[in-house]
Amino acid sequence: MGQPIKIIGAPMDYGADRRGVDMGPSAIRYAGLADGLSRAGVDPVDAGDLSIPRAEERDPDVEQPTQGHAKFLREVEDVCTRLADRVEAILDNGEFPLVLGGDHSVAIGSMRGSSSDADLGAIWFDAHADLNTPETSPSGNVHGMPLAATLGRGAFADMTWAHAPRVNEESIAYVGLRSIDERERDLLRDSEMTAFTMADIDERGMTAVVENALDVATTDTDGVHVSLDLDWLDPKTAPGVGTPVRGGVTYREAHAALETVSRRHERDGILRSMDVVEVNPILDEGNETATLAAELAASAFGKRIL
Ligand code: EXY
Ligand code: MN
Ligand code: MN
Ligand code: MN
Repeated sequence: MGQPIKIIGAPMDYGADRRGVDMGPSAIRYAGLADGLSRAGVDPVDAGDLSIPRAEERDPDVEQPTQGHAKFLREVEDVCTRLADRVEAILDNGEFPLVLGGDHSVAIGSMRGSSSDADLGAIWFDAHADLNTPETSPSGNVHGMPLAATLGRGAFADMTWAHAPRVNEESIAYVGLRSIDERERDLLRDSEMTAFTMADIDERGMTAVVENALDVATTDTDGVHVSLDLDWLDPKTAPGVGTPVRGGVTYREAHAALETVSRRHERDGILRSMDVVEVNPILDEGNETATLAAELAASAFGKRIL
């Protein structure tokens, strides 16, 4: 057994339009996350969930940034600040933080905590670019903004709880992108981030694409954050997500991707933190999306067929 894996649940749905992702951590645990990790040969320790008030008790629109719109921003700030502290403390203790979302805005806290003592690269397994700012967002949903927040774009520039100065856009790689808003596309084109779309996976195969993404995320960094949004997969394979986009990665491609990450980690010790987000049990069929989330985490930590 190597470094212990500390599981921390962030059952929040403030950043998403649909209720239900707050049940993600329970569903992923119920699907056998800890057993799967143990069978992969690592040592999981469950640290429980952050305590998060229900969205119904809150007003989505108080204290908005001066420009644009970001719903429940004050609540997201509270959760992400506490999550960042927990992630940093877990790392300081020599353990590996595995964060269970929750909607994708939890990644703001994971990355801020993981980069507090390190230059951090990131791999973004997602259908979406998550690069909207409050000014460009068509929905006002913060789960479409975590990368803009981490990079301190737009209204996030002055938000020290969100902006993680030790995450540089040159060290971020998307894998599996297929849904980008118009203004988000301009932001992405004008950035130094690397974007591998579904078309790149079709042409080159998943393993080659992920190897390349790992090269990007490990160049001039101290470690890599893996952010796994379950809507990265095709909705036929992962129906339990709030923002499905057809034409996603297959079951086998997903495992190949996380196995590629795991092989590089075994060789070079590159992984620093991970989050698994956007599982919505209300929309799921027989907990299969949560089960897949648990399986993919096990693949990332070394589960092999033989
Ligand atoms: N781009 C859209 C928006 O900003 O509203 C949709 C974002 C969905 C984000 C999902 C979780 O990755
Ligand atoms: Mn520290
Ligand atoms: Mn996302
Ligand atoms: Mn997504």
